[in-house]
Amino acid sequence: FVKYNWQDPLNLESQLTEEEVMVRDAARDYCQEKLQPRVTDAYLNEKFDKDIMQEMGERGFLGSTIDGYGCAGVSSVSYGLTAREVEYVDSGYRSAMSVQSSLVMHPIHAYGSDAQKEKYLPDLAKGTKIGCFGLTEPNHGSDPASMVTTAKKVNGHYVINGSKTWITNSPVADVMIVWAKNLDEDGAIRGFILERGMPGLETPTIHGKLALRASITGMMMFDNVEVPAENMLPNVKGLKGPFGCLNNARYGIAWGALGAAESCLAQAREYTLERQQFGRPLAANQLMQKKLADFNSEIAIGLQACLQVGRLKDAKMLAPEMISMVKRNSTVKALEIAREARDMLGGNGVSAEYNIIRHSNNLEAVVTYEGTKDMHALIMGRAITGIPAFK
Ligand code: TGC
Ligand code: FAD
Repeated sequence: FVKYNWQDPLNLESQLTEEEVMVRDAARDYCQEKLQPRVTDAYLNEKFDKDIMQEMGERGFLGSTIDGYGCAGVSSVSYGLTAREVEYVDSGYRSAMSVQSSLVMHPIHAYGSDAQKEKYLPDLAKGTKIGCFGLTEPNHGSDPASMVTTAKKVNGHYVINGSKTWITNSPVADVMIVWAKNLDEDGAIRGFILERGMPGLETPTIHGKLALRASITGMMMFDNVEVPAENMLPNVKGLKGPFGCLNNARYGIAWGALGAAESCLAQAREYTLERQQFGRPLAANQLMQKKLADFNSEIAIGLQACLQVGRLKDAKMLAPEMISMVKRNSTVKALEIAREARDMLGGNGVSAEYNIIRHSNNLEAVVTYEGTKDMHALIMGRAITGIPAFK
């Protein structure tokens, strides 16, 4: 037998390639050295530091699965491992990375023209330009098919009208992927690339979030915004465009949320080993040990599922419902772990100093965005029964 390693109970390490271990280690070093020291201040003061995007760009984290255009061209598992390291520090930082990589660079790469790829991808890969993705609207969140934002061609331009809300990075974004119904194609959903400075475009910040405070979120308002015709993404039509992007982002979140849970486990373990009550460490109590065993099991089993989905994704053997399964499982389990770990620290558990309550609050948003836990259950339910319960 080998000795049980609580930090890697099922020996995930042995299932990674040399390149994946290298990517993971580089991500861990950056996250622990550069992100961890600034996160509490960023969270408490609701500050998003744009420099982080360039730092991530320099290290190849942005659009990392894309080949060319200055991107690293690594496996989906490497992308997931990076998300896990970033979210070990904070879900808000992973949010910024996911949006840039999966929701902005991916659609340009997968659905864009050669000219769009050349124009936008290199700066997005470097992090010198920041992107955002506008799908959700004030009255249409879980049901994006009902969106009311429209595009219509007038004098060789598309004119966009409508609004989007809860958009990660919108107040600081230079490049914006906006999904709208094209009135010239019977309302088919199309993606458009907007740029800051276009007249009629506003991106106000949403203040007062009590989750993901190190990530900036805003609205997008379009009042007759004129977009050059060549800014429409030519190679996709319909909801499969945005959903194709969401597949990638949801997959990254599945890894990332377990990173946040691992941070909560490590903190709860350390605290309960040190903290004495009734003359012995809290960790000596059976109740505490059971909780730690539950956390360790859920995280290890959840990571195995993420790894398998990543391998299937790269082998082109993926069903989107697999991603719903792991996005839902990881975020729900991570939130349960964070809440329970918070309790194990007693009063200190509510202090920012111990990180856990920050993770717990963040995970309340992570379990909701990119499809709520119940919408993912319904996506799976449709595949199991053949009946779409949400229609
Ligand atoms: P439905 O009829 O199911 O599908 C319409 C078309 O899309 C295709 N499709 C997919 N294609 C690729 N990947 C997938 N996962 C796909 N799912 C569906 C489908 O084949 C069909 O294609 P076609 O050719 O036949 O037209 O559409 P529906 O309207 O019935 O969908 C229902 C439902 C519940 C599945 C969907 O609306 C849904 O997923 N809702 C959740 C909304 C959501 O996730 N929003 C996310 C917004 S972005 C965000 O939150 C970013 S947070 C970023 C951060 O900070 O990290
Ligand atoms: P609703 O759709 O109104 O849902 C409310 C509740 O009803 C949920 O519990 C839901 O599960 C449930 N529900 C809905 N329909 C059904 C049904 N048929 N059956 C049973 N239950 C149902 N969006 C973007 O486009 N881009 C972004 O970058 C982005 N970033 C975000 C960042 C943050 C911090 C947050 C909080 C959200 C972000 N979102 C973004 C939006 C996010 O994707 C939506 O909030 C999410 O999809 C849910 O939509 P909603 O908030 O309108 O909730």
